[in-house]
Amino acid sequence: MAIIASNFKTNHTRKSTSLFVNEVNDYLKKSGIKNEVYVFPTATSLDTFQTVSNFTIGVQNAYATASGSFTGEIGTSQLDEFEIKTILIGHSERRHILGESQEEITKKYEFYKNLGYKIIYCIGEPLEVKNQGIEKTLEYIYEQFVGIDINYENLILAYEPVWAIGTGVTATNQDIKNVHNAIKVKISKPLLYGGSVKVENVREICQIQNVDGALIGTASWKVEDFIQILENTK
Ligand code: G2H
Repeated sequence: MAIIASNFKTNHTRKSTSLFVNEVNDYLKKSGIKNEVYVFPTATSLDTFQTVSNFTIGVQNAYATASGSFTGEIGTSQLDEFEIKTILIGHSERRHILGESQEEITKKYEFYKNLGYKIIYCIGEPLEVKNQGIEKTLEYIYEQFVGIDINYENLILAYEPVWAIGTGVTATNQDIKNVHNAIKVKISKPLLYGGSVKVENVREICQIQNVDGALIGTASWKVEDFIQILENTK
């Protein structure tokens, strides 16, 4: 049984989100597959579908607050309206494009942990670090755990090498194995792989030792592809 998550990033409208979610809902009801499934739409579309069963809707981001003066952000007062209890934290696009520091990420993690949220916590190294070898790669990744309570019961990890995200370049099975094996020795939490996972390679990736599932962006945005991904990993 794999954990499969779709991250919409800044894609889909309210209408297409509603169609996507309802179709996945219908598929999961009929197919009876046992995968643990998550969908992370944009925050503007969280009210566009009925209550879902057999899978979980989460948010891609929120601020470490209930409410307040944080222009452009949302907090738990807003998330509570949609009964959201699942959040992505530390995604590389937030770290590297939106400039979130490890300190901010740690604060966010602590805040949502204290509220009992399921957290998918993302880690991963940029290309210049990967090119320095596995020791440096692990060193870099372990830095991303500083201040993070790795014993938190509602924690899922996602290893997403920055150089493989949205680039079409998937890490090799050996790259994935090296990092996943090393992390699992230290942290016994579900560990997903993310970074250019596709319909064609998802089964093989999920069969690698110590890979518990996949966090998928680009290749999951067409609902028929996402359903095929679920079929390929059931
Ligand atoms: C990694 C992944 C989903 P993609 O960010 O989080 O995106 O599959 O497009 O590389």
